[in-house]
Amino acid sequence: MSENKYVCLIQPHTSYKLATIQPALFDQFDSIGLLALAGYLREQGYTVDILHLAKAYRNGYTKKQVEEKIKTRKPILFGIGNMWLHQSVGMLETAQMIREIYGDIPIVVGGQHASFFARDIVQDYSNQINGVIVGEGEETLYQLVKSVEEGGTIDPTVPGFMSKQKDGEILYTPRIVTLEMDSLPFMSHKGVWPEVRAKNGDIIPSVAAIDTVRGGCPTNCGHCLEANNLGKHGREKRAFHSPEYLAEQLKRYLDEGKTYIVIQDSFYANGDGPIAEFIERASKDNLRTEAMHFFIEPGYVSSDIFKVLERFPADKVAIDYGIETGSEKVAKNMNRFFKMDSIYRDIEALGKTNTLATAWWLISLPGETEEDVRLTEEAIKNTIDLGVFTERVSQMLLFPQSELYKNRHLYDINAYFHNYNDFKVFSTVERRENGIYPELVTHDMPYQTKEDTLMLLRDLKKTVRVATESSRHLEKMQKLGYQLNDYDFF
Ligand code: B12
Repeated sequence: MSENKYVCLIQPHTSYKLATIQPALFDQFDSIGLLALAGYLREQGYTVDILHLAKAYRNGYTKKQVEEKIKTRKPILFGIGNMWLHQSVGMLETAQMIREIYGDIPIVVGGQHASFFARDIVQDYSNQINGVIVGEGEETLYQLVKSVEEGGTIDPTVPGFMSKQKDGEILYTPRIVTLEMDSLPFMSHKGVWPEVRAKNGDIIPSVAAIDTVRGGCPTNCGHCLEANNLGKHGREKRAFHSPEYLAEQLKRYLDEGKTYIVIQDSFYANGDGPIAEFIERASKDNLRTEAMHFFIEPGYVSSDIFKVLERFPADKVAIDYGIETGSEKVAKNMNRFFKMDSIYRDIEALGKTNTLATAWWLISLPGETEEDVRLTEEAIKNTIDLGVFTERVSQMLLFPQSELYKNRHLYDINAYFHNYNDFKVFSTVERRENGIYPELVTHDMPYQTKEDTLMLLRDLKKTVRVATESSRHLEKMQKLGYQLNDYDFF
């Protein structure tokens, strides 16, 4: 393939400040969005590399070596991911580095976080980057690459691309995505640089996530970025991969040595049937993994599904159950209409399985008083007692795009973070063992001040520790790989 058919995609580090340090939010996994784009462009005849700079810097590569790597081959275009909020500073630093190396090669940015804050980015950083791809990126990126290849410059009228014109006007036509899910190429981690080999107990190189669904989640939870209206990313209707496709994707991951598999998206929202079918196929084809991780939200699947999930052919099955709060009132304020009775029915069924069963919890929620937090504390103790341990407890992050932010006056919420630049602080805060991050608290309420949030969080983390350490399920859970820590933060 000739050199001019080359496209370079980059997964940035968080910031030079934290290049060699673990940030508050995790940054080492490969972005499957970039894998999806690479697969799509390869199908159109391009050569694509993904440079994973968070991995490179953490594994001892210097800035000079990264520069040398970027200089080895001149691409048609650079795409930098800003999938996660803590990549923002790293994205800008990388764009700056590329501009200094190649003044004129177009740089586009994309990913979930970039899509949510596209206008802010284009408004403030159009001197460093050419624009932002909003939402699903396959067709938009392909058309942009083609426009550079054919005409020498980016065509700013490509739907799905947002850019700032010379007169300051922002140009953007939304793209309606109609790509059939099962027509998308399978993802592969081949071609991600640097290749890091697993060493003593490090599972990161073996982790791979499966994309099962695109488009918004059916529920409009007020605080969630995946909510129906926000999570669409160009798709008018939620679309799932078929169980056959998912089994084939899994097989391909296993063939390339990926043995810790994660399904973290809203696969559960399609109900019990497709999950059961996928598991049946995996069993029949003996697609055995070391670990298989499922994420389940209350209300979409029956309590019977946990027994089905347990049967996945893996050395360990992990099931992460997102309850978030023990207060029905607070749940309702978040547009989540569950009764704790039904939650406990699920928890009882889940706790009886031989799986690494965990739940996760949030505080600083709308209308949440200390009394509500104590209900969450009770629920934490009860679920641990029933064999469902706590994965994490952390403060809710209030994003300006969420329905809750828009309606924050209803709960007297005072928001501190309003734009892309405000969220850049996530790129520069390192992980702390105690999991307490005052500078990452995004809001307060008269009935739960910032100090209250931090104090209550400390309390809950202590409760988790005491309940876990004295639990009769501890030995079994440790055998399944449970590790108690205070720092996990979402
Ligand atoms: C699966 C998932 C994971 C998986 C796997 C992620 C992965 N390997 O990519 C795991 C469990 C590892 C994970 C981890 C985290 N996640 Co996550 N994750 C998701 C989830 C549920 C689905 C993502 C997915 O499958 N997408 C499918 C792929 C194909 O789509 P995509 O990634 O969006 O990519 C498309 C476009 O965005 C675009 N695009 C993407 N990248 C780029 C780059 C360029 C250059 C361009 C042009 C376009 C582009 O094109 C792609 C193809 O169409 C999303 C929510 C959601 N529904 O999207 C949260 C979500 C993205 N995660 C989130 C977070 C916070 C995290 C963590 C930081 C959590 C933590 N505390 O550690 C970590 C970070 C991990 C890391 N960097 O190492 C947040 C991000 C919020 C934000 N504003 O940053 C989300 C939105 C969840 C939420 N509701 O809050 N996650």
